[in-house]
Amino acid sequence: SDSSSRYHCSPLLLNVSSVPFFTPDAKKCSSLYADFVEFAVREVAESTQVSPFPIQEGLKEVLAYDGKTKLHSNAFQSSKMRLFRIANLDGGENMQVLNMAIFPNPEYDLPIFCADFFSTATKHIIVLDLNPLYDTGKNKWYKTKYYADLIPVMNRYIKLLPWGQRLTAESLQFFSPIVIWTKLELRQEVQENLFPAFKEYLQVWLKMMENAEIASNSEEVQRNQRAQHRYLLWRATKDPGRPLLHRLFGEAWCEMYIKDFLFNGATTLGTETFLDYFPEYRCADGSINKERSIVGKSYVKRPWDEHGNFTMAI
Ligand code: BLA
Repeated sequence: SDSSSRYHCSPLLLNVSSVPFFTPDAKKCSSLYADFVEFAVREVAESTQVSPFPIQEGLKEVLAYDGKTKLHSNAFQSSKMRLFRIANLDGGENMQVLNMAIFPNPEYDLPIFCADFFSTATKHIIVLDLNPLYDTGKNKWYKTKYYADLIPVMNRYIKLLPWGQRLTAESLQFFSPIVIWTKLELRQEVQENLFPAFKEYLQVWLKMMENAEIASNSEEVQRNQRAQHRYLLWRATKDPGRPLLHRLFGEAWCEMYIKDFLFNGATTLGTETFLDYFPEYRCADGSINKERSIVGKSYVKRPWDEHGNFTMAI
């Protein structure tokens, strides 16, 4: 496509008031995930002193090239939260996306709250987790510290939110034993089964945050920061939403949005590159393998048992 016209239309460069279909009253159209966003913002604000995370005013609501899909973005911070950010894509009946994450301040080894919901009219691809900062298979102390008490909570929800079949095998190192990975067919299931799980997982995370103790030395802070940087580079480089965001908003704008907003910190929390952390993705010419996965898709069943023990060989 013609790059000059792409830049001309680049949403970031537009003054909000010049976007033709900008509607300041976003509440009027109730998206599938509007209640989730409202709950989360209220719940977080009630549990800690938040302030806005500085983002350009023009980023808060952006209209896609199709003239109807809207991307709502918002972000906050607090003493223990480096970044609480919400991206909500409203494409009407055919597409709804909620991508919410809370990244702790690196002075805390807290998990990363992760809600990643992609919905079309007929299917809902759901990841809900408190993503571990440290792989729980290799770091038993971390698993015990944050997840041991939550196994019964997970067991309650996975009855109605069963394992969503095969997934990119590499993702598993970023998932916890309490991850909810599911595919649903009905909006009703999203509202009745997923929404309560979302609420409880957020509340559990906020409780963890209240109780979190600050790292006792700078090595610990550096270690937490490096773990978060590695996570951010994984997601910023391999996000399954990238092709869709490219189509809707153009490549240049999408790359900015992924790097500076969705996975803010990917270029600032460390100097390592994606290939430093994930050398198996290096191509012969030194570039990053474009495939999302080297291993392929696997895990047809939940790889943890009802006690949260990993039961499958990698
Ligand atoms: C699919 N999203 C998926 C899948 C996972 C995730 C596991 C299933 C496909 C797969 O196995 O990879 C989510 N993967 C994650 C998360 C982590 C991870 C949260 O590794 C954390 C470490 N997704 C988005 C956004 C959009 C989006 C913003 O985050 C859209 C704008 C869409 N996700 C999306 C789509 C699919 C998907 C379209 C299905 C396409 C596919 O399977 O590649």
